[in-house]
Amino acid sequence: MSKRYTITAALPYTNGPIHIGHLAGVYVPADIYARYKRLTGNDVAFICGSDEHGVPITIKAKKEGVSPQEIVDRYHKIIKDSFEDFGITFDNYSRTSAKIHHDTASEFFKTLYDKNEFVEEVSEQLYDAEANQFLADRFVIGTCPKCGNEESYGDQCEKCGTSHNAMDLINPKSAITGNVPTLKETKHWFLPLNKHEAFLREWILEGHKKDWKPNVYGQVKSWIDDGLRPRAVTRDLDWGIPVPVPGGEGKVLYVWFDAPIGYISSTKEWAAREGKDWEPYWKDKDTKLVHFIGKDNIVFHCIIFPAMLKAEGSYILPDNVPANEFLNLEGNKLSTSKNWAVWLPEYLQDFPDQQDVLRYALTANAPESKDNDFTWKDFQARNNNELVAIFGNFINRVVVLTNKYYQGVVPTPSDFSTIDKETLATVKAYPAVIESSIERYRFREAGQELMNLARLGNKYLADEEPWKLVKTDEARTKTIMYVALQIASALATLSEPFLPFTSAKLKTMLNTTTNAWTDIASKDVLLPAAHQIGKGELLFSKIEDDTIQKQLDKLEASKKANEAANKVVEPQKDEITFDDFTKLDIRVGTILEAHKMPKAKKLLVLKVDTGIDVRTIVSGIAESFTAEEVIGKKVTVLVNLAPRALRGVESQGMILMTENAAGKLVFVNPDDANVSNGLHIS
Ligand code: B3M
Ligand code: ZN
Repeated sequence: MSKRYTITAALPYTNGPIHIGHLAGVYVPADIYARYKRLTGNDVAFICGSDEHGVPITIKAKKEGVSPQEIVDRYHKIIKDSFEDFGITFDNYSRTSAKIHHDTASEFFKTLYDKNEFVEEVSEQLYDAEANQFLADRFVIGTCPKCGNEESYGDQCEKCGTSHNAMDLINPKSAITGNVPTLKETKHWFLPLNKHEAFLREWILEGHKKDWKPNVYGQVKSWIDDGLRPRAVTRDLDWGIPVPVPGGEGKVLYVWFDAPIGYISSTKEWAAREGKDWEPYWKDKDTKLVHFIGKDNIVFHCIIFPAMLKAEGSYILPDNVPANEFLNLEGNKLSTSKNWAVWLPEYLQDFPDQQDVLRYALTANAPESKDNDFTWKDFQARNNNELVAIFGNFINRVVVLTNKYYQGVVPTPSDFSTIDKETLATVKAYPAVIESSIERYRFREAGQELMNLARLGNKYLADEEPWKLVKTDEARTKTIMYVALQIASALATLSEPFLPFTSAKLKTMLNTTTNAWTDIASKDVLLPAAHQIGKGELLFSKIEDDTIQKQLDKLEASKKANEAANKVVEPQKDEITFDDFTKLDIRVGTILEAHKMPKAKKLLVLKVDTGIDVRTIVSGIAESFTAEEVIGKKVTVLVNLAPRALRGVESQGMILMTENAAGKLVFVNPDDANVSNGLHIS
C-alpha cells in the first residue's frame, strides 16, 4: 500500500566537514530508510539542508577573521558534496540562509506571535561588557546544574544532554573573553513549553510508548517528568533571522527555533522545483513524518518542535524520531576540535570508490541502542570477511561460472531438488525479513539479514559444487547455476538501500534493471533462462594490514599533536648575561660505551668522545634509553661542568637532552631536526 513519507535528516551545522559519526548516526540510516520506502513504491520526500545559523558558526568566523557567510558557503559545499559522494539520496538539500527559509521561519514566528503563543519577558541575561555582547548558547560556558560538567554550554550540556537556559549555568564564563559575565536586561520571546506539557504527555508518553525507541522515549519522559519551562526563542545576536515583530530590532530567532522549520522550507523548495504541492507533505494526516537525528537533538525534535507545530495548528506531528546514540572512534569520543575523527572527504581520498564499505561497516556497528565504537580493525574485518569473502565471492563465482560455462547466458533449469526449492523459497521470504527490521528502525539487523542472503548463496554453491558436476552432469549444473543466478538477482535489488554503488554495479553485471523489491516475493523467476548477463568485475577488494595501519598512524598523530598542544611548557628561567653564556663549553661528542649503573633505575654510565678527550659521564636517561641503543649516538655535551660523584662514579660533564613533540626524551643531536622544546638538562 503506497503511502506518503516525509523523511528528514538533521540539518548539519556548517562549521566543519562531516565525519563518520554523522554518517552512522543519522544519514546512512535515513538513506537506507528513504531508499527502501521508494523501492517499495511509496511517495517519498527525503529532506535535509545546511544549518547555517547559530553561535558555533559565528565563533568559527571570528576565529578565522572572516564573515559567517564565508564560513557557511565553504562548508555548505563541502558537506553537500560529501552527501552526494556517499550516495545519500536527499530529494532536496537546502540551506537555512536561503530566502525561502528566512521567509518561512519569519512567517511561522509571526503566526505564533499573532496567536499569542509566546510570552514576552524582559529579564536579566548574561552579558560580556568587554565584548559588548549578550552571552547566549555557546558564547557561555559553565557548570551544568544537572550533572556538574564544568564545560556545559549555555543552551545544552553535551555530557548529560540536558538542555537549559544560559542563566541556569553555575560559574558562567564568557567563551569570547573568558570574563565572568555581568547581568543586563533585555526583552525576549519565550515559548511556554509548560503550556504544552499535558499534550506532550498524552501524545508521546501514552501514544508512543510502544513504537518509539526506548532511548528516545526514556529521554523524553525524564524531561517531561522534570517539568517543562518556557524557553526563549529569540537571541541578542546579529547572525540569524531577524525577529519580525515590533521590538525585535537587533535580535534574531534562536537557531533551534529556525532550524527545524528548515525541513519545511526545504520541502517547499523541492516541491516548487518539482511542480508539486508541499502542503500534503506537512499537513495531511495520512503523511508519515519521520525525523532521523542524533541523541543530542532529541529534546528539540520531540518536545520543542512538536510544541511549535502544535501551537501553529495546521501541521502534522512526527510519527517517529528514531534517534541514534553516539559513535566513538577507537575508544574515544569523536571530536572536531581534537581532530579525533574520520572526515568523509579524507576517507574518500584514502579509499576511493569504497563508499559502500564504509556504509556497510557503519551500519553493522550503528549506535542504535547504545554508544558504539568504530575501529579500523572492525572496518577491515567487515570488508574482508563479509563483503569480500561472502557477498563478493558469491557474486564473482556466479558471474564467472555463467560466463565460462554458458557464455553468459542464463541456463534453462531442469527438475528442482528439495534443496533448490527450499533455497528459492527462502529467497522469496527475504524482503519480508529485511522489511521487518527496517520498519522497526533496526538497520544493523537489516544489514546483517542482507548478508545472510549472500551467505545462503555462498553455502548453496559450496554444497552443490557445480564446478565438479560440470564434468559429469550437465543438466544438474544448469539447474544449480540457474538457482544461483536468481539469488544474485535478488541481492542486486535488496542491497540497494544498503550498498547502492554495489547494487548498481551488480545490476550492470547481471544486465538487469527490472526487479522491484516486491517482485522478489511475488515472482517465480527473477532472471529468466536465455537472458544474457554481462562480464564479471570485482565488487570488493581485500584491505591489507598496512592500509589500516596508515589510518591508525593518522589518529596517533592527531593524539600526539593534541598532547603537544595541551602540554604545559615549563616557564622560562631567569635571564642570564652573555658573559654567563660564554662560560659554558658545549661540544658535540659521540657515545663510545654505555652500561647501566648497578642498582640505579635512572642512571647510565657513558664513555663519551668529546673531541678533546674520552671521559665518563653519568646520565639520568636509563628510563628512556637502553645502554645498547645509545652507543654510537652523537650528543651535545657540556664539558666544563664541575665533576661530581654519582653512586661512587665521577661524572665529568653533562649530556644535553630535550623532549620531542610527543613528549619523549631525546638527545640534542646536531644532526636531528626532530627536536623542539628547548634544552632540558639530565
Ligand atoms: N544543526 C545540530 C547538530 O548538528 C543541528 C541539527 C538541526 S536539525 C533541525 O547536531
Ligand atoms: Zn550536564
